[in-house]
Amino acid sequence: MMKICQKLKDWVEESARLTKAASVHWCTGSEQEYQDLIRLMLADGSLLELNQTTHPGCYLHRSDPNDVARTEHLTFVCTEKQESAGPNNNWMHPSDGHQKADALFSGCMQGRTMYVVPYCMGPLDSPYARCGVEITDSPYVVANMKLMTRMGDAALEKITEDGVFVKGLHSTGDLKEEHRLIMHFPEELMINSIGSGYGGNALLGKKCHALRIASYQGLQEGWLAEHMLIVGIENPEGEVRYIAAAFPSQCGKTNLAMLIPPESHKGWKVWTVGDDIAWLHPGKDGRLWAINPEAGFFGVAPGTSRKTNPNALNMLSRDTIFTNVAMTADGQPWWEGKDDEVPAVDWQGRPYTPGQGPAAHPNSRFTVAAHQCPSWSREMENPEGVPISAIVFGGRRPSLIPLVYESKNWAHGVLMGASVASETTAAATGKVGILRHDPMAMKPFCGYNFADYWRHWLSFESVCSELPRVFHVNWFRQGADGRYLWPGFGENLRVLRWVLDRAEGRAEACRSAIGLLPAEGAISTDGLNMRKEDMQELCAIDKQGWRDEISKVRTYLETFGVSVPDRLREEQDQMIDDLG
Ligand code: OXD
Ligand code: MN
Repeated sequence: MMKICQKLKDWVEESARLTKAASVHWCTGSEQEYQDLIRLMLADGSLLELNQTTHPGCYLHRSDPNDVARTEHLTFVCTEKQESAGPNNNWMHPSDGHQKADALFSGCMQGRTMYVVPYCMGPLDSPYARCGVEITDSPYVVANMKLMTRMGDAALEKITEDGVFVKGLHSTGDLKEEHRLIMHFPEELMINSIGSGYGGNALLGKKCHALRIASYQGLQEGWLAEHMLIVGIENPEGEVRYIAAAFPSQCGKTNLAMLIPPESHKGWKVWTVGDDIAWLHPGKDGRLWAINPEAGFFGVAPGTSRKTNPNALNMLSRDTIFTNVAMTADGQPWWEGKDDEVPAVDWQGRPYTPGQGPAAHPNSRFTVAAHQCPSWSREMENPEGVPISAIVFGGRRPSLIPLVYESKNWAHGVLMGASVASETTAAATGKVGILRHDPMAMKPFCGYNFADYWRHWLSFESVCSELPRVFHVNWFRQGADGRYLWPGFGENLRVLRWVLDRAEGRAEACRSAIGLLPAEGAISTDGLNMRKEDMQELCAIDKQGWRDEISKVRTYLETFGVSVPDRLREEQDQMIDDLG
């Protein structure tokens, strides 16, 4: 066995003592190890084999019915001072947090194997990569971490060299909600998660490390950890430009990252660099660069089809772990929106009866290695990442918010991000379809006070000489009759072309109080069969509606108190003035 840093050895020993684990398994990340884990889970019933002819290497996991989404009310940021965590987080003092967590972890792995999972977020040779070690008693978590991160010996070697890593202790515990806690200790680079086996709560490399802890590290070190996809758009001349885009959960990030250019865009290509998380850092050339810290996708299954995301459907036909999807009579995975088949059993394994609720859980997922995606970009492995030409924010907004508009300047772009609001979805427990503020789509994920976060965003103006342009899009606008006004999916490329043309100073825009809107005809609707009035409605400004919107955002921002940067208030005042 290779040399292991003392700090890691000590923590593993201490965790084994606390949890009373029966044995300790250091994960190497080998293919053999993965296959052994799959066999183990097939034997104990925690995995079911799917049809190996149509879906080789694909398996189904059914989670506990009360453990199917992130539980934000049980998620805490534990910092010495409450104001460091801010009103955007549930807070606990670290000593209380440790006491509560230790009580729950005490003896929780009796009779079970404790897996030690070293992982690296970002390409192993990237100066921007950060490592972590997850200790878990869940083989399902280990198998998922193998697909989602660079996991095993190479990461352990890097940890031993650097001596720095995020410690993540996880146990599925007894799965009772009253014994569930997802705790973050950013000042100690530590995560404690117990009582849930669900992705965002249990695959600690993802939301817990790569967003909550990393956002805090980014504040200390001068970079940003964001809930953003990264997509490369190649024009027929072969030039590729990159966009980073933030949308709340289940607003189509994965679909956008894997978009297939429509018939009307011959010669265009789209490259997937990331579908959920981007780490942004100022480059030596004055531009902002991004890496995707993940190595796989943990995507929402429902709605994924040949029409909405053929690339995803393609990559899901082999070597994928599905969670909480339904199954057809011949053992193929199925979810709402996939095709016209009628499944035989639902996500809980019960015979499926149409009309008795969804067959697949609305937050059912697939876990798959990124390189299986047909649009996978080689740049995902580039240690420097990719230069970002445009940042795009968006939300699920049935009214008011135009199809696309551009910010007037960086600070206005930061305000645009801070103003993101969206209808809630099934990705988190709670009511679906309620409009909630979700600044930069980071409400559940920013590991520190939003007021400090916005100030940090603003500071990039003095660090980068060539910042990306900032935009806001809304694919979800509905007409008075409830119809979606924009076709969405592949056709979103028309909007992204305008975004990139603007970033290059080419496309036409009209100034308005809220920002720059596409000039008439600047976004082509050729071949879309759209009514002219629909496009006009998509780009129109309802002045009273906007005054109300700004006032709601202002009230929300003020809940963060005096430390909200004045620069954001000034941008709001300017918009109100301009609205007249
Ligand atoms: C996710 C989420 O799982 O945002 O990506 O909830
Ligand atoms: Mn996400």
